[in-house]
Amino acid sequence: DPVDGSDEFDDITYHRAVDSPTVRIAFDRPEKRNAFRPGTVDELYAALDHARKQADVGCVLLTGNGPSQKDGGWAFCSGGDQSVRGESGYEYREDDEADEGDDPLVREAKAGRLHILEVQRLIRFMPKPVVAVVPGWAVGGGHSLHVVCDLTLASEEHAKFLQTDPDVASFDGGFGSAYLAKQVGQKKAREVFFRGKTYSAEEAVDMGMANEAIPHEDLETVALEWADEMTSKSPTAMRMLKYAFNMTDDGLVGQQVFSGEATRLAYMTPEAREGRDAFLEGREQDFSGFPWHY
Ligand code: 1HA
Repeated sequence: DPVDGSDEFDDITYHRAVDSPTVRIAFDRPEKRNAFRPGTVDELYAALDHARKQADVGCVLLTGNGPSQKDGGWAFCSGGDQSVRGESGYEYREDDEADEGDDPLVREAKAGRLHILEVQRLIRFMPKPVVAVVPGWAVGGGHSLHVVCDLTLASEEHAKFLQTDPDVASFDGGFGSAYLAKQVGQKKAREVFFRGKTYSAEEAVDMGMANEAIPHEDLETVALEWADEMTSKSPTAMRMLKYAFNMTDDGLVGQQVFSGEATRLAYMTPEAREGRDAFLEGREQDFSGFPWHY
C-alpha cells in the first residue's frame, strides 16, 4: 500500500511505498494525456526536490496516471499544455491557482514559463536514479523527460514514443535532442525529430532509448522490483556512478558535480580533519603522517 502524500498537489500525485526507499511521482491529468501546465511543473519540481532531499529515498519512479476517463487512453506525458501556451512560453491561467499569493513582481517574472528545463536538470543532477515508467504516450516535452531519466521502462501494449516539437514550432535543443542522439545515435535521433513518427515500446528498446518493454499490467510491479534492486546497493557507489555517467556529456558542470562528491569523500578522512583542526587550533598543519599514495 502506498503512503499517499499527495494532498497538496492538484496536477500530480506523490506516493511513498511503505517500508521502501522508493517514491512514485505521477502526472495526474489523464484527460489531457498528462500535458503539463506551469502549475504542474511547479508541483513536479517541488515533489522531485522533496525526494532528492530525503536521506532514506534512493529511487524515484516518474510516471503518468491513467487511463483517461474520457476514452481510456494512457499517457506518460504529452509535453507542454498547448491550450495555455502564450507568446513566450506556458502561462498561468485563472483555473491554475499555483501562483496565487506571489508578489506581483514575481508573478510578472513567471509569465511565459519554460521551466520544465529546470525539472530536467533536477532529474539529471539528483544523486539517485530516476526511472521513467511509461504507461502510454511520451510526446514532445514528455518525450524529452523520459530521455533525461536514468532508465525507461515502457508498457508493451500502450507505450508510444513521439516527438512533435517541430510540428508545434518548439525545440528542445538540450537533453531532449542532443542527449537523445547519445542514446540512439545521430541518424536515429534526427529521424525521431525530423519525421515525427510514433515508435512502440519494442522499437524504443531496440533503438536504445528504453530499457525494457513490460506487459502493461506488470509495469509498476516490475518498476518497483528494479527500484528495489537499485536501492539495495551502496548509496555512495550509485551516486558516484550516476555522476560518472553524466560527466562526459555535462562539461565543466559535470566535472563540478562529480568532483563535489569526491570532495565530500575526502572531507571524511583523517587528513581532512588535520587540515581543519590545525586552522581551528591556530597551529601549522602537519600532514607528515599521511602518505603520498601512488
Ligand atoms: O518542446 C517543449 C519545450 C522545449 C524547450 C523548452 C521547454 C519546452 C516545453 C514544452 C515543450 C513541448 O512539450 S512542445 C510539444 C507539445 N506537445 C505536443 O505537441 C503533443 C500534442 N498532443 C498530441 O499530439 C496528441 O494529443 C497525442 C499524440 C499526445 C495523443 O493523441 P491521441 O491519443 O489521439 O489523443 P488526443 O485526442 O489528441 O488527446 C486527448 C485529449 O488530450 C484532447 O483533448 P479533448 O479533445 O479530449 O478535449 C487533446 O487536446 C488533449 N491533449 C493532448 N495533448 C495535449 C493536450 N492538450 C493540451 N496540450 C497537449 N500537449
